[in-house]
Amino acid sequence: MKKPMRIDILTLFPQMFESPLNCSILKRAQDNGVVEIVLTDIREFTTNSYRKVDDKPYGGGPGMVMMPGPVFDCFEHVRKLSKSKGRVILLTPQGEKFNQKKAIELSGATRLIMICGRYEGFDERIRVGLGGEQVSIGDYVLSGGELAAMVVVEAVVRLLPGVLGDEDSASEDSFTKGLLEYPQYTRPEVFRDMKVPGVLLSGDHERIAKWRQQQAIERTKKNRPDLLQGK
Ligand code: 6GU
Repeated sequence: MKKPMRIDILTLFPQMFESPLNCSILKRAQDNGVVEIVLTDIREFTTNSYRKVDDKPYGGGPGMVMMPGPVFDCFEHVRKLSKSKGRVILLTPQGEKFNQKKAIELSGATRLIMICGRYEGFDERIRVGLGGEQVSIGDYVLSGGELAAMVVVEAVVRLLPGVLGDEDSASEDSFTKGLLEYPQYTRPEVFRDMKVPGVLLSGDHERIAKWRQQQAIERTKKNRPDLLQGK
């Protein structure tokens, strides 16, 4: 059997990951040996008696900055836990915006080492010293990289072979084809006076495919015209 992808997550709040990683597809993927997800608490790598991980910014200004020492020590410890060096990912709103293309790219890695920032940011030497790719999940500010890391993990793990059945294969996903998805219906045929479009009951596969394509285009035009740029 193929070796599981290993995902290391370095965080000050490992508890935040407990339910998301232990439900549904992420749980099944771990149980089935497709992925191994290991959480490491950065605070375990503090050397001062207060277990302090942040400090005031040089030059003044609001907020606190994550100190480099504990993050470097944690990273160096974690890196040695497995032979594969892995791709290093810093979760920060300063990063490159995450998308389906990036998820597909990361799903080809044998190991990911994800570092969650907290507070106002990382000491710049964490970025410079650890290298790695900076990833953001969108243009808004979260208090830390933890939720962003979960978003990336979920988007990547569902693409790994054997996680989704053939039924819900990822190749049909929105964005993979560059369009939003067409409307879907299931039983009942009429619900609170709202009918399933007749074409879907026609049994005419060609007409159905055409209708779905039109609907996908219409929806994309309305909600995400940016996706149609250059098409
Ligand atoms: Cl990766 N971190 C934080 N703190 N905020 C974000 C983000 C990451 N991506 C979008 N907003």
